[in-house]
Amino acid sequence: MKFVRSLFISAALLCCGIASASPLTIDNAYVRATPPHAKNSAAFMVINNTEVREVQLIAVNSDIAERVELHNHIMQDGLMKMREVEQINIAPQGKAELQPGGLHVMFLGLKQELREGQSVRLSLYFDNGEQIIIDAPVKKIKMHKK
Ligand SMILES: [Cu+2]
Repeated sequence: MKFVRSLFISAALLCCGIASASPLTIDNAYVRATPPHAKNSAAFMVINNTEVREVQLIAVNSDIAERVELHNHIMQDGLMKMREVEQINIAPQGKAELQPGGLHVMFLGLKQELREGQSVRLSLYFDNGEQIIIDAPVKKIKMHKK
C-alpha cells in the first residue's frame, strides 16, 4: 500500500509541475515616454500563447495612472480613433501584437511623468486565471498622426 501511495504522490507532483508552466509569454513590452504634465500614455507588447485554445487579456493594472484600459484603433469617417475593447484575444498557438496605431494598453490620468530609462510595473490578467507581472521600460516613440 505504501508503494501505491508514493506512486500516487509523485504522479500528482508531476501533474502540477506541468500545469504551472505558463502558456503565455510577453515580449518587447514598453511604455511610451511622455512630456511633463501629459495626461495619457500607452503600453505596447507582444503576447505569445502556446496553449491550444484562445486566451484573452481581460484587464491590466498599474499604479501610474487613474485608469488603465484596453484600446484599439479604428478608422471612422477617414480618421483613426481609439476605442475601448473588452478584451484582447490571443489565438491558439498564436500571438497578439500591441503596437502604435493598433491595439494598446491605455493609461488615462497619469499620476507621474514617464521618462525614458524608467520602468513601469504592469499586472496583466487573463481569462484562464493567469496573472503576469512585468516591468516595462519607458521609451520615446514618434507618434505619426494621420
Ligand atoms: Cu488608447
